[in-house]
Amino acid sequence: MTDITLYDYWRSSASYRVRIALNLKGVSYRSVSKNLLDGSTKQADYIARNPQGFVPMLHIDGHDLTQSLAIIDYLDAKFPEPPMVSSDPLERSKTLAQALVVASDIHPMNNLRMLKYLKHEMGQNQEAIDIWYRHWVSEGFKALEAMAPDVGFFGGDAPNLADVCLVPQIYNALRFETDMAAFPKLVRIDAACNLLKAFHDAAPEQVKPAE
Ligand SMILES: N[C@@H](CCC(=O)N[C@@H](CS)C(=O)NCC(=O)O)C(=O)O
Repeated sequence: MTDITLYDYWRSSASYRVRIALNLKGVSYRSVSKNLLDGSTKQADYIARNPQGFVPMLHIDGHDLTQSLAIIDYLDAKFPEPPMVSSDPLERSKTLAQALVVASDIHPMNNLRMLKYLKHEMGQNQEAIDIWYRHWVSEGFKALEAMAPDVGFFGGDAPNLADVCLVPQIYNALRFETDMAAFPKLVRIDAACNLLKAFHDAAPEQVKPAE
């Protein structure tokens, strides 16, 4: 059996994307938890393998893969069913655009290192940080809502890469008490995804290590 290990953190939304993709494809893997709060991703042995010191990292086929979308792209090439991105060039471009609204434009503004920087280096209080968080997530969701289908998943009858990126970002947004009333299609898609075992089993509360 292939030795596949996911280095992740239960609350990391980028890791959550990879867990969903692995589950959708029915790929079994071992999980190694890297606690983002205790600096374990910044230790020399981990940095030697993953110079950014982030999660997720997937060890597969003897290699350490980083960046959640690049990892999912590898999984899609190696385990084609179900596809995360269509082979049709136009559909592929649309799906990548939707996924990148989350992965390139929303998440980088709101991840832990950004929020920690605002607090410690920029001297912002929690109220200001929450306003920052909700502003950027709402901006992104406004655009994504306009791109979302009226029925079904972003992927149509089955979830695709855009759905895989959406669900962790909504989980995160709800943690920061973002008002989702203006995004009914995104809320509907999130609810439909979470009914699926692959999404349910990847959720932070399902994978949280015992204290
Ligand atoms: N673009 C990267 C983002 C990875 C990322 O930001 N991971 C966060 C957790 S969601 C992390 O490891 N943060 C640790 C840190 O900022 O030091 C991806 O998609 O994999």
